[in-house]
Amino acid sequence: MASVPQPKPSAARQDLYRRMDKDDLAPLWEVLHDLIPDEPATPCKPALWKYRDVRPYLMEAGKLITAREAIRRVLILENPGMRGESCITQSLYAGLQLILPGEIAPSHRHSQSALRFIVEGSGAYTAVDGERTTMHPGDFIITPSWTWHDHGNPGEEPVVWLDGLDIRIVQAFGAQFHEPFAQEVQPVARSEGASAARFGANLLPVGADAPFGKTSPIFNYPYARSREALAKLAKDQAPDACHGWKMQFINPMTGGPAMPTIGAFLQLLPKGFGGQAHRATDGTVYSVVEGSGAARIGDERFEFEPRDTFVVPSWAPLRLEAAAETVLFSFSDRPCQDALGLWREARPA
Ligand code: GTQ
Repeated sequence: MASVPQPKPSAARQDLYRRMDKDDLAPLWEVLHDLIPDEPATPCKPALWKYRDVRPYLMEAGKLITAREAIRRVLILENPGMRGESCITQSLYAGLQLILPGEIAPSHRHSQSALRFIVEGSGAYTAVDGERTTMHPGDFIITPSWTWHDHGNPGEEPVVWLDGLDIRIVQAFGAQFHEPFAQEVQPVARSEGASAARFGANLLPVGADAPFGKTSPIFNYPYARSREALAKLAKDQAPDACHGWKMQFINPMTGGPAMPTIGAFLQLLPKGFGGQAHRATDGTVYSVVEGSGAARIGDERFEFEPRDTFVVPSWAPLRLEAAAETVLFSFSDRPCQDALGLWREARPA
């Protein structure tokens, strides 16, 4: 963090500080520059987690603790600049969650919102307020705030997904609530695909209220459809110099972001892409879906392959390179910053 070196306070000032400290008072002028820095100052560091390295730990955890006992068997991706704080950016939590065949992760609800981006395996489900959806790699799935949710794996293979939660945002407001469901597994009230039919076909039931408040009523955005949209987009228009072809997951009832606190995106980079530098105030988490390449973040370079996760801190310049045609999923706190008029971006010279 950039801080201007301050001369040591005089004895008289130190004496004043000591006395007023007992009365819970502190001098602003000693901390003003750190409180109001000239530009974003974050302890968050750029980092990349290779799935190849993480997966063995996750599978070992799978032998040592059940999903039932753990409630959620997750390895938290801790930002190396903020160890012990359970966060990947200054505002967001991320983790890799494993559910093995035959397991269930018990039902609960909380005021924190979650997204799931499926990284490996198919056949597990997540249930949201009475409806189950089957997971496939690349699916973007939402657990809206205060909805009952449990996960299960009736399939044959381990299923792993990237969790993104707004834990720190809700914590900053002191607005956390959590409640376990009376049973381990909530009853199924609707057939699979009911939400997709009601809200995901460019139609809305006449007179329908938003079932999840400010969050999208669609809770699974299947990869096959998103991928096809990107492929079509790429046929007809030139890629953005920084982002390639980048789309945001939206709430069909508002046209705005799918979640009120977390923005989620999918982007395609053509083979050989060498992106221009870009920076923005939303620290962003990326999950690599297809292809290979590198993320140049500031003066560091991280090579990536499918299933790797990397994080770009707020205001750090990012340049994306693609050795093969590449698809990246990403998420950030951009909707919060947009709502508050804080979000900024720049394309450094
Ligand atoms: O699946 O409900 O990674 O409650 C952290 C907290 C996942 C979940 C996490 C959670 C969940």
